[in-house]
Formats: sequence, C-alpha cells, structure tokens
Amino acid sequence: MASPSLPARHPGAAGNVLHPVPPLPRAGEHAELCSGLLASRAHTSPKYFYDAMGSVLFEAICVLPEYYPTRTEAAIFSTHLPQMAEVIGTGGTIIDLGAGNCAKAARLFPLLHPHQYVPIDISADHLNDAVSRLQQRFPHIEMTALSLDLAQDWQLPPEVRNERRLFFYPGSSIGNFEPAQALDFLRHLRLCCDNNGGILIGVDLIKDAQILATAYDDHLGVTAAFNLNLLRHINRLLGSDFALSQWQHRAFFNSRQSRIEMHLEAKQDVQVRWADGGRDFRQGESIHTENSYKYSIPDFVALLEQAGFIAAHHWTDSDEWFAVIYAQTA
Ligand code: AVJ
Repeated sequence: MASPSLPARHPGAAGNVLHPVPPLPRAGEHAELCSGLLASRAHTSPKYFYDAMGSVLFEAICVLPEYYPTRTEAAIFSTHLPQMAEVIGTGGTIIDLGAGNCAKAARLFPLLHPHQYVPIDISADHLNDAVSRLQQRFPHIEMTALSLDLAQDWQLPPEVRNERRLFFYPGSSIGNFEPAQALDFLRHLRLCCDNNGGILIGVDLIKDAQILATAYDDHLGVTAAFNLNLLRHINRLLGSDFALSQWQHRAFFNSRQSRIEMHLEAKQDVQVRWADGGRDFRQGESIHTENSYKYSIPDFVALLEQAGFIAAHHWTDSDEWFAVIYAQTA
C-alpha cells in the first residue's frame, strides 16, 4: 500500500525553487510483480509500462493515427471548452489525476481560473519539471504537486483546499480499472468532495471492434514496443532475464467484457529466472499486461450516479467515439 509522499508546495511566487517530490516507495513492488507473474494466468499492472522509455513510447502512441482517443478528446475540449466553463463555473481547486506533463489541465486554466491546481502523478520527475514550467505561466494559481499511486489507497493532504474541488481525469485512464474498482474509485472521489464538488472525466466509448483493436495494434509497432518494453522494466525491477525476442505483442477487443486486452505471448517455450524465483512459459502462453474498458455513455453515467455524482453534461465527437462527462456531487 503506497502511502502518500510529502507534498511539494508551489506557492504562487514566481522564481520559487520547487521542492522535489520524493519517489514512491518501491517496497512491495517486488512482491506484487512476482505474485502476478506466478499466477496461473500471469498478469502485471499497467503502471509498470511507465518507466522513462515507456512514458516516451506512450507519448508516441498518442500521436499515432490509429490511436484516436487522444486527438478525439482534444478536439472535444477545443470545441466545447467555453460551454464546459459555463457549466462548471470558475474558481475552486482542480485536482489532476495522472497529470503527466500537465498540458491538458493547462488548457482549462484560461477559462476555469482555478485558485489552486493539484497535479497528481505516479512519476515524480515528470511532474516537477512540468509544474515548475506551468507555475511561471500561471503565477497566480497555487500549485501543489503530489506523487501518488492512484491504484492504491490514497488521501489528499490538508494543503489541498476543500472548497469546490474539481477532479480532472482525462485520457480515459478510468478504463484501466475493473468496473467494480472504477466504482470504488469514483466513490472515493465523491467522498473527497464537499457538496460543491465535481468531476470532469474522459471516457472511451464502445465502437467497432476493428477500430478498437487497431488502436492498440498500430502499423508502426509503437504499441508493440510499449508492451514489450515492460519486460525490460521488469528485468530492472526484479533482476529477471526476460528475452524480448521470445515474446510478441497481442491486442484484441474482448466484446463480452467490453475491454481491450493486451498480452505478451511467448513465441516459443520460455524459461524466466529471477533472484528468488522463476517461471516456465509454454509456447503461446501469455502475460496479461493491460485491460482498457470501453463504456457506453448511459452505462458510465449510471456508474457515476452509483458513486454519488449527478452527471450534469456530456460532450462527444460527431462519431461518438469518445466522451467528456461533467458530473456534480449529488
Ligand atoms: C493510458 C490507460 C488511457 O488504455 O488507451 C494505450 C493506455 N495502452 N495504448 C489506454 C494504452 C496501449 C491507455 N490509457
């Protein structure tokens, strides 16, 4: 269980030196990875994709023609931002869940005029650079960066103001949770809000299975590289000896469960060893590396309502491939 690291505070004064956000505690990661790899159906958490190389590869995925979510969501924001601001109102605290380079939230600032901005990311290095640059562009906004693993239990520290919290969760990352976990997560967000809170969330919608599958198996092989890079990251974390040449990327839409599944499949019989363990994989056996759930708007609205939010508005593209939903505390 990751405990929240001490927050780095970034008061509005320009020229302030930023305190580095300490890296997440790595204890328990070893055990979590091993138990996933040793399970009868081997699996890993998608958070292990994002080492330095994985983060760069993900940025490349976001500009692939096949990967429609990023550009579709961006177009929805470009078109509808003024109306979003009207519905949401100005002021308050924007809490950015999985902020990365903070670019998506920064586009909201000129219209939403938040008092405080709280970017949260698992990767502290990325965050500190981005926040220090952003603070110079928006010196009046109080910025408080947090390094948290949102997949674990987490709480907001007292530095985060508790009036009009707006949770900003773009990119359809909610799709990485099992639906039951997604509900727990949304409930947790609801409990973090006073009665004037809300959530602005990006949701990838159910669509043609071929379009979905191609978005996760692009022709340049960037998503394949992103998936295979996980093995290098694991080799560093565990001291294991995964040979990338023995594995191949698999991605498909599981329509029964309404999710994209990504796997790494053994091209031959494979033996993997690490310090205190190891596993043999048969040819064709795979490691399940990611689920990305796709929703219909009514199903996601129902989920929000079960969590105690009232879905006030949603905006989509003309193909209805992606939705941005604003929901308020009920
Ligand atoms: C970052 C979880 C939103 O599920 O589309 C992209 C990750 N994996 N291509 C997604 C991802 C492969 C992405 N999320």
